[in-house]
Amino acid sequence: MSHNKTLAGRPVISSTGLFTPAETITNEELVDSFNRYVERFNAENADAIAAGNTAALQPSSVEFIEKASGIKARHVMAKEPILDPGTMEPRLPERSNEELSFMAEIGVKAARQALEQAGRDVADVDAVLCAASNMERPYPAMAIEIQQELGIEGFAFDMNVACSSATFGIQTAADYIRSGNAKSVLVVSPEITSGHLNWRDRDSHFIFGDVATAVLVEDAAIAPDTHWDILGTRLKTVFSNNIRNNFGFLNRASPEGEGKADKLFVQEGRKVFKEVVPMVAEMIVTEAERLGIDPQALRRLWLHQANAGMNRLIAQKVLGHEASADESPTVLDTYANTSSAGSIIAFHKHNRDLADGDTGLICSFGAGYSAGAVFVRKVA
Ligand code: CO8
Repeated sequence: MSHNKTLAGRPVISSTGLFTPAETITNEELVDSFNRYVERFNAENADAIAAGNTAALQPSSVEFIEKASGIKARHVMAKEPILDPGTMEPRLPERSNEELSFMAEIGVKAARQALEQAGRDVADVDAVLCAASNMERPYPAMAIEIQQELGIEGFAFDMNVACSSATFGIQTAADYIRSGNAKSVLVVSPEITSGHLNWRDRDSHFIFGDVATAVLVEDAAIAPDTHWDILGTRLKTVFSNNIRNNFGFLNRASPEGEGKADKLFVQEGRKVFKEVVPMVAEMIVTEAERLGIDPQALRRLWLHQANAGMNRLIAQKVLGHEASADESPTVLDTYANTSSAGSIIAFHKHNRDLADGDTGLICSFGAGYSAGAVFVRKVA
């Protein structure tokens, strides 16, 4: 195939891929492990607790988790050490530089599925973006390792916009297509969130799960017959401390802070809920109007999968009525929050039944704050 790099293109989503780790943790298993940790901690610190020097830890509850979040289970890369009250972290044995990194490994699995679904030869892919919340190392880029493993020429780089990484990646890829700089771009989102989740924190221990997704964004000129036209994209960021992770390369320069809870995911969940719902609903409606799309006529919303209540409210504001499961599908019940991958899992699993001409929205939101909207129309 000859790529004419001078011609501006029309971006479409040609295909998607999904890798789901085999192991799952149910809420019951998670709460049982957490509560054993709490009992052990309170017994070991009984004297300090009685003297008022240490606060007793409170148990978690399955009912709370399901009611507050809608999450029932999550997939993880390493179940046993996470559930061991003496460990409560994943354990992934260190790999040599000659072995594929964990993020690259699962990213490649999702990417291969997307390439296969589109019938795309790697020789025709121009770029790989690894768009995810956390990177396994600063360099070389995870994206370049994925590129190398897949045998893709061209260029690759990592990008991180927390939960909105995938939609920001899709717009970036779409802009390469629009400008004529690329015809085929893989946006890969390997999310090993279990590595940055504080499994000892009652407020958040239930929130996240591991997964990898891939989206193949291409010029309509080379796309398979069945694809999704990208009608428009909109990105938004507003600084907030309400979702934060202070892990970073300068931690060793401040040894007084090493090992503290802020070097893992922390959030003010209530504030996030209250502030992000109106911000996202407003962004969607405004952008739909700008594109000449009636938001109430959107056939399906593939929303970020963080909280079932948030999605209910956002869908209601956008569609003007309570959304059915068909209009706003949920995957967080079995995947939990998979950060940037969530809306892509929803799209991957729930798009085949739509008809030619149906219009929908992929939308993510989260830390930053950040939000990304991708309006798509099916061509079949
Ligand atoms: N079991 C039992 N009770 C609990 C538990 C628990 N596990 N946790 C809290 N409670 C109690 C609290 O103590 C509180 O009790 P009281 O009323 O007596 O003080 C009560 O339950 C209510 O607590 P909350 O107000 O915290 O509960 P909410 O109803 O607000 O629900 C949620 C908490 C589920 C966190 C909810 O606020 C929420 O989902 N908010 C939105 C969060 C969100 O979308 N965040 C997005 C962040 S993700 C992102 O951007 C990606 C970051 C990068 C990923 C990194 C990987 C790790």
